[in-house]
Amino acid sequence: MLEESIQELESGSLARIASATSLEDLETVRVQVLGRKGALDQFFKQMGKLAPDERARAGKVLNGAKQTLEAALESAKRQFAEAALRIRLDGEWLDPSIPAPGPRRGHLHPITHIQRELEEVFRSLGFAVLDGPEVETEYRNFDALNIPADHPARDAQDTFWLANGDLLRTHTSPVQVRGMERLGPPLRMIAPGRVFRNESVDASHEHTFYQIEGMMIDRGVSVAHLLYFMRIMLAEVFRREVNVRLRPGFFPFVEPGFELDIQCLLCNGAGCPVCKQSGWVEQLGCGMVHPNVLRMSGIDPEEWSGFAFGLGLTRLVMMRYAIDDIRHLQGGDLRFLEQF
Ligand code: FA5
Repeated sequence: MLEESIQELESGSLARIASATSLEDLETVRVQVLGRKGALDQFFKQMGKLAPDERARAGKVLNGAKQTLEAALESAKRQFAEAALRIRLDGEWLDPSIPAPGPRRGHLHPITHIQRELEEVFRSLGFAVLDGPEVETEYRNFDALNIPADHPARDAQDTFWLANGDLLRTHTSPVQVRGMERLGPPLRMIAPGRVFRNESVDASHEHTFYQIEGMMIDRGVSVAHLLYFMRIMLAEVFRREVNVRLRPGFFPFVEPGFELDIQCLLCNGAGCPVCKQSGWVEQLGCGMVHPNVLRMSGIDPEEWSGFAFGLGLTRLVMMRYAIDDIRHLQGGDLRFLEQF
């Protein structure tokens, strides 16, 4: 019987739709049942052979089956689409309340770290932290420091000259001059900063490096004061007591002038490759401010005396972290710098 066959097809197809596991399964059912030349189409074709009243009944059943199956396919398709959407949304899940990752955080350069530590120590000892320009006058870089144009000490600090006669400062010492001119005695100042020399670069020399300068002028200042402050500074940098010694050293702007050495921190004075077996490592230049320097900046050497010192911040960082090549520090290589 046609009607029974139709109902069988309908229930069989509904079962296939219910058990379909993908959109492709559904499409197969659609093509086989509802498509042109599909199972229902075959029934429609058979209708022509039926008697009119039978045809009307069978037609009703056939149309009913067609609608039911179309609706069932439609709803099954929707369910698959919704499930697919749910999976996609779960994958693309977004919580706008989570804080954004933000830019990558940098950190301070080891030279900046030591500079700030030293600024902190000296500030606590009553020193002002002064800044000076990197482009200096010849007068403040050399003449006012007792280094006239024909003085051989100029050769040791060859630098880059500007067309107008100014220069890139070769040391932070011109800030002493600025301090004396601007603030006068009594004076306690330090001046960290960048300096330049016309040098060929090697493991321990850069053409651009950092120094820190210090100066104290008061009544009755002596070498004992100088040593006291140097010990405090070096203990801070190396985080332990260090033994120091003074050797004569020549700088035209101090008299007497010294090279200050520290006892080698690696071998404690026994002798090792770092201190070249001497037990001591040269650390900084210092001395009592030369009367000519005081006088040139308008300070009476009969009334005032003072000490000054200057050390290489870059070399200090190398000592503290046992870095064997200065080029690591200023090469801008993040793989190196990120270790600090
Ligand atoms: C001076 O520059 C004096 N102005 C220091 C001074 C100040 C002495 C006050 C007395 C009183 P010197 O040329 O030695 O001195 O340099 C000081 C330090 O700078 C050195 O000990 C060293 O640590 C560092 N330095 C010098 N040249 C270079 C360079 N090419 N690269 C890296 N560090 C350097």
